[in-house]
Amino acid sequence: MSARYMPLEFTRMPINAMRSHAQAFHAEINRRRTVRDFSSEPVPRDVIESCLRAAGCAPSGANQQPWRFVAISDASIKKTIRVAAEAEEREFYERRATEKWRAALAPLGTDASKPFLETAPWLIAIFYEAYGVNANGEREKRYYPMDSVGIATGILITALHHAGLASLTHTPSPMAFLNTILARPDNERPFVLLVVGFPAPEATVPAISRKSLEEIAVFM
Ligand code: IYR
Repeated sequence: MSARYMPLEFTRMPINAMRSHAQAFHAEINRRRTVRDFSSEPVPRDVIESCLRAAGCAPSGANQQPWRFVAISDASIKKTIRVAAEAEEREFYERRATEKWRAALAPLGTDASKPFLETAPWLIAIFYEAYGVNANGEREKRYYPMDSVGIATGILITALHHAGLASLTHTPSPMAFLNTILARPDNERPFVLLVVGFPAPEATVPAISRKSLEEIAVFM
């Protein structure tokens, strides 16, 4: 199949508008914090759908769009996920984590208890396709699937924040229980479990700071 092209829709902004858009976006995304205290207040499904459509606009290797989002609001599925995640997390905190890893997590104050998996109105389990399966049931190579899904996840987190929602990137490890509970096929591998909702009114976050531009970027 040879490439087909169409005109690009692109709006050129005056430089000063670019500047103010860039600054305003930074100010807005700088208010994003990973939240662990969620309110049980419901979030309309259509808001989640719009954010998922935004995530689906991410670039991907060979445009294979190797992501799959499973959005869960069902209380009994959330409970099943909580039970399985907490079992893995107890293993992690009590045995698997190295001393160094425990020390690195200490400023975050996290532990094996994950009540937010039931409290938050939505869990979004994000999978990447390790390989595709075509109509004949044959395996198809995927290019940069984890990287692509990582980019889509970043857009999703940004879209949720932009829509006035809080999220938590939760990575119980290993996460294979998500395939079992959510009945996903073997070619789909769990990438991250996003917890989504409103922060609890009394929510607090770790007092940590962002690296400066000088620490994260080099110009030459
Ligand atoms: N998955 C565990 C541990 C954990 C690991 C990292 I790296 C974090 O940034 C935070 C937590 C948990 O969710 O508690």
